Amino acid sequence: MKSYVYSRAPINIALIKYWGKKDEKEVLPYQPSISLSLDVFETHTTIKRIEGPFEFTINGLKDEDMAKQVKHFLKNFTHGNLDQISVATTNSGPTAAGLASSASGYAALATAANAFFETKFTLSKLSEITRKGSGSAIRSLLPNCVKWDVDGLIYPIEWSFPKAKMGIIIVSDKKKKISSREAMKISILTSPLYDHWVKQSFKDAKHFETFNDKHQFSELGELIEQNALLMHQVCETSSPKIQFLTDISYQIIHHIQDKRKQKTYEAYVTMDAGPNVKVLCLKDDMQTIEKDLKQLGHDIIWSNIDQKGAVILNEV
Ligand code: 2P0
Repeated sequence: MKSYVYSRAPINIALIKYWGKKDEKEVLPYQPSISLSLDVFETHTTIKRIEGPFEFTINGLKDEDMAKQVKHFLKNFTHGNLDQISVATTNSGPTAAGLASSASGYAALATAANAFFETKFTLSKLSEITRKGSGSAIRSLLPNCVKWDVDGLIYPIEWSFPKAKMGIIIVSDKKKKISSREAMKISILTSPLYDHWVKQSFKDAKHFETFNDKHQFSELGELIEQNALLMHQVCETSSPKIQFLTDISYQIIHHIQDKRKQKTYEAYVTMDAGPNVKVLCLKDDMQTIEKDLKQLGHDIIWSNIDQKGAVILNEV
């Protein structure tokens, strides 16, 4: 066992979404998903030996519920007592607001634990453990563009748009009302669109790879926007209705679609389990988009595609 390990992991935003588990226990998804790791928000996690009982802090504060989850997760790395260990994690973005903080969180924790307990798990074993913390966290283990396939494993995709940028428009940074885990269970059981969604996801993942290989940005943009909107239709046709997008989210979405039709700029939207809207565009359009959204009353936070993935920054 080491005495100190410090790791980091990026958030990731799915362009082809994961929404449903065909195996709850193993966290195997019903559909392939594809994401971009982003370097704008990240999680930094320290595990170290201390005198005294197990300690966990997030952004400097104790959180008993999360402490229990973290302790449970660490059992994947050690059968030993977890006393005299402290885990401190900091998110540089809002926690649990649909901005993938649990993804970067579990990827950073799994990476740190693998080094701290000297388990030396391979990427596929580490993936298996990480996705049990949070499904989407598996994609934050790798940089750049990542496919999480229905076999439960991750595969790097060579992203072919070096000029692509993602922007995040924060509609609200409040904690979400329902967890994704609960929400997707409800969708599987009640949405009349669920079967269609699964079939469409397979087609979308295939088309994504084709458009990426052929450098067809506009086709890829339309595809990812439709994929996100269908996921939200699945949520909104669930019973009880799962409403992540607010009127403001829809106002932003429609505005960006209109500007695209008018050829003012070319941006495509994607939204996750929260009201925030993310845009995919090319560098040349950034300034115009930013100015336009400012007039609408919204700021945009730009991100590059992450090139590091989940890594150890320091260890003793
Ligand atoms: C995704 N989301 O592909 C989709 C799109 C939200 C919308 O993965 O139950 O926190 O831990 O596997 O990964 C969020 O769900 O859920 C998510 P669990 P997770 O990014």
